[in-house]
Amino acid sequence: MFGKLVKLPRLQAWYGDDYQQYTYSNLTLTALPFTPSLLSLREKVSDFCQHRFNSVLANYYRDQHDSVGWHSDDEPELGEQPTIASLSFGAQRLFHLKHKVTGEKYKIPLQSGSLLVMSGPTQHYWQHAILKTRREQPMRINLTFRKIY
Ligand SMILES: O=C(O)CCC(=O)C(=O)O
Ligand SMILES: [Mn+2]
Repeated sequence: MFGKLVKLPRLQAWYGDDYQQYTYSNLTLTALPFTPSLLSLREKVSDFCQHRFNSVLANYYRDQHDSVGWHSDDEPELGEQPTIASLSFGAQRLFHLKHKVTGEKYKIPLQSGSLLVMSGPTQHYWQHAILKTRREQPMRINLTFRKIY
């Protein structure tokens, strides 16, 4: 960030078919191969969404201090109007949404086992974030299935 190395406030891993590269928040990640469990989850999520995903970004939030800041998943390699399927496990955290023009805001509690699907112009008009909380939280894993072109 601004030419300085700053630790991400969460742990992250990137999995994909082939050795795809993905640039996210100025970080270039090279894909690890899908594990059998991730392949099985991908199949279920793909069937549900009727969409083919070729990669997954895994985020591990160790506790309430871990977070992801306001952003849109609008990198060029995701293409126009990407469908992103977000599967959560562990602690329930709030998914914050904010409209880029009107400032309209929503908070969606993401329970363990929930699937949130973002599609169409969502990334164009909205930003999202998982913010730090004061309330103690155990760990949470989030998997976002994506299609990289
Ligand atoms: O953890 C979440 O629910 C969201 C993660 C996210 O927005 C991302 O990895 O791009
Ligand atoms: Mn995101």
